Amino acid sequence: MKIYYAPNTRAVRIVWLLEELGLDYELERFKLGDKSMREPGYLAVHPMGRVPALEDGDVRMFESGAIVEYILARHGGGRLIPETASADFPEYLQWLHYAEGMIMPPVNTIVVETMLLPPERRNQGNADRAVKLLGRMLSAVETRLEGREFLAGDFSGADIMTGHACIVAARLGADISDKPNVAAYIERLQARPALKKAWEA
Ligand SMILES: N[C@@H](CCC(=O)N[C@@H](CS)C(=O)NCC(=O)O)C(=O)O
Repeated sequence: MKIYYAPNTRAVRIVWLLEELGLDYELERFKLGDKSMREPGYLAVHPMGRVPALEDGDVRMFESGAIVEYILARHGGGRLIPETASADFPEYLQWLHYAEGMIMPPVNTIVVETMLLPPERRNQGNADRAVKLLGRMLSAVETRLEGREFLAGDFSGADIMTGHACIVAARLGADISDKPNVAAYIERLQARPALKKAWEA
């Protein structure tokens, strides 16, 4: 399997998953902002020129959540995913998709309004609203984690997706001082050797 990767991006999710599963992979490395990410060769792999993307034989995919689902279905051997008939399974699907559906949109706004736009085009109102919204999105995770170590039974692909989104949100300054479950969850995830390897990949 080949992963198109850049440090400190959502591509970490895929390397984290592959490390948890002990699967072999090779990395095609970029740095965010590399011009080569917008060249026709790479646009044929990812139409937006983003990471992560995956090549597995004839299969080419982009979208981190879909890649996580694909790897678990084809190569996971039943690991890191609850039994379909279990009560954890619908929770697993919900929390796997919560990352890109609910947490990352305000994260994206914060990145755009505080880092990517030149100072004269930044809008503090947009940034403030996104921070507030992000707090609400993380509150749902806080509630879900009450009395639980992970989002859907044992550690699963849902924790890779939404756990990574929580870590990124906290790094960007989301206030989790009133969210002890999220704070402990982030520490629990960061202690996993597979995630440590993925950050260093
Ligand atoms: N929803 C996509 C988002 C992909 C995405 O936006 N990736 C960012 C890095 S985290 C990227 O490649 N940005 C580079 C750019 O916009 O030039 C996914 O989950 O894979």
